Amino acid sequence: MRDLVEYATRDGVGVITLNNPPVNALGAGVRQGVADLVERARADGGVQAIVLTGAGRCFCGGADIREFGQPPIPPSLPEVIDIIESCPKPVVAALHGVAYGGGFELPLGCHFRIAAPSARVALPEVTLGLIPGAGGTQRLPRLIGVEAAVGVILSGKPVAATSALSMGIVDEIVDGDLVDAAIAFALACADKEGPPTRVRDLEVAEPEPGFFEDGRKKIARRARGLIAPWHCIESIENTTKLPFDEGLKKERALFLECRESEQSKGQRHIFFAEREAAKIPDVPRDTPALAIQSVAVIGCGTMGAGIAMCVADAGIPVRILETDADVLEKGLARITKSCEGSVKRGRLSEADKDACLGLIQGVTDIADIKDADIVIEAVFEDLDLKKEIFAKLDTVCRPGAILATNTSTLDVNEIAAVTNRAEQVIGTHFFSPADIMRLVEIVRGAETSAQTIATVMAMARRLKKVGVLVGTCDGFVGNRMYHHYTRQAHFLLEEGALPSQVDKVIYDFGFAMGPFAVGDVAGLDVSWRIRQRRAETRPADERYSPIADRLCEMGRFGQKTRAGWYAYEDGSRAPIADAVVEDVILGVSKELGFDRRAIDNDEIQERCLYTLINEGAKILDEGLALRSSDIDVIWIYGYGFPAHRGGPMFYADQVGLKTVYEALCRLAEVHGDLFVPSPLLERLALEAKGFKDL
Ligand code: 3H9
Repeated sequence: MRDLVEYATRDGVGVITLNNPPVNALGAGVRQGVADLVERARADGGVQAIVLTGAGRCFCGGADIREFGQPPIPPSLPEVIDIIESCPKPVVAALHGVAYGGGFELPLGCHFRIAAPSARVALPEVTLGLIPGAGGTQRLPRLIGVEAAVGVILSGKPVAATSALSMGIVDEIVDGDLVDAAIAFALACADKEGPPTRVRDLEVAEPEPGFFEDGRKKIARRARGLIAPWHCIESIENTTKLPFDEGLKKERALFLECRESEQSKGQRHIFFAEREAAKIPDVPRDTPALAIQSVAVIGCGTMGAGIAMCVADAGIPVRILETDADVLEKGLARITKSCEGSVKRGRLSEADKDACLGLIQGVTDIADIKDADIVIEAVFEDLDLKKEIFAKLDTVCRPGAILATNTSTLDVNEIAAVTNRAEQVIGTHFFSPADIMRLVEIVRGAETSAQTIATVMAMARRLKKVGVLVGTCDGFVGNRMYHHYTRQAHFLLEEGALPSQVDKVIYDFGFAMGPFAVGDVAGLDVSWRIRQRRAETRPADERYSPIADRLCEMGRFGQKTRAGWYAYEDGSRAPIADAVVEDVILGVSKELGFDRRAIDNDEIQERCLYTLINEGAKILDEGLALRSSDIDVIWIYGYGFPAHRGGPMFYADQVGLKTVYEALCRLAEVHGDLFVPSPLLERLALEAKGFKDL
């Protein structure tokens, strides 16, 4: 069996190498291996110093997250780090690639740290609903000061080698062979008098008065409802109040509390779900993807411009086709303005902005995009228009080029059918604003080839997006579910609620905004057009709320007209409840014969979320999503479902499918068919299973 940790002696230095691919996670075997080998090197009279390094692509990705929730196996990571720190021989960590979480706490327990230029350190525990639990909150403030440590721990963001050097996290950056350099460094340390300095013994400098109070105010603003950031700051503050060992004990208790919380379970679920989404059973990892060296985007509206920006940002040349020269000019000007805004906000450097804009070229003749490796059409959501464009593209574009449609609802098969290359036609549903939102639903048509899917999934990764493969149906996965969720919200208005009440319930659940506030941001005319298109096929006996249509007929399209579900003052995005809207709602209730009643918040939450979950179950049953966790990823990255709830399907499992099922049955008795549980949900509930068991 391969050793998870390897050992060799060179020039009187014990070299301990983590060797647990892919990321040297610190599972039980690795922890035991490190502890044993440090003891062995300590006891060996021929060894003067120790080097700790990682094999493969990185030093270490941290604790093995898959072990959380399992019975603990000793030694714990804090115990291993204690063995390292108390070793009388100098221990030098040699870092390359990532050193994250426990994989950074381990070097913090070493006496010295040297790094390759590629190294990045981080304590990303907070993004998993955790706090660093192996001394990170106690050692980092001692090493770099409380203020800097709060920045690193609460952001969870990586610190590059050069910054790590200037912050005092690493002692040296070395070019050339890292282990050779670490051995030379360790021998020089061994020559020094006295025991090596331990980070635990460093003094903590008091921060500015009010520092922690300000930090807590920021958490209240930015991390609403989350436990981990509060525990992080409490634990860091303990460094200014408690001796090291006591602070460490408290840190452990806070870490365990987080680890067992539903919030961390949800966030850990999303970590794995995001990676799982990349795995497609009939498109194996070794499916050869086509090289994408040039992209064309059709349409320079909001979506087209956003997509072009993220393509260019990934370093790929992109041509935007817009047949009307004026529209093109305006679109390109918007792109320039948006990039300049990113520079102002510190998101983009001046040089990166220039590089990005340099890769974008506007064209007005379709012949100018004939050589593109992939064309992403992003015109108005109109099937006939899209078909016309695809028929033209098929004749103009080189054979083998992929033709993608950025649609949020339309049938990819119908679009593919007008071409002679249906296997190279695919849907790419970007979310608005496309340069910011991380989700892309990748829509597979009946004939889309494995190679086309592999290519577009790889392109999404290159654009730093999370691509999730879905099947073709009206609205695909996300919008189909969203439709059911908002429809329920509208019915609640007819029966007695007001937009502000519904929005508050959803906001309190953890979404950034409720459905009505979202509608006002997105523009009510967009969904109005979709409803008009669907009107012909809508069954006559289906319940339909006319409130949104009435608002649109009054020209209330949301924030852009300063009036929608709410009113908006000039220059402000703060929604204000509007008596005009209330009149419309009350009028519709009367027309439809509803006797308005007080609706409690639990009913609002149940009706909005359980219909969403029920539709998700139907989608799974129809095979339109590969797995329930893909639906969770779609909702977290595309619709702002609170990450600490793990997505709608994970949330349903946490609540218990039996509870969801019984509530739906109860609602179906009162409100009819809309709530009838899907056969899949019913089966799982009756078998006492969850979506996770599928
Ligand atoms: C912690 O350390 C707690 C301590 O404070 C206290 C302890 C007492 N565990 O992302 P990739 C898997 S909490 C288990 O595609 P990349 C991953 O699932 C931890 N598995 O590669 C995937 O598996 P598969 C703090 C892990 O190169 C494979 O490795 N650490 C772990 O794009 C490749 O991953 C973090 O939060 C793990 N820790 O990125 C870091 N990490 O192939 C979490 C990865 O079966 N990890 N896997 O799908 C990352 O940020 C990225 O994975 C990393 C590599 C940057 C390391």
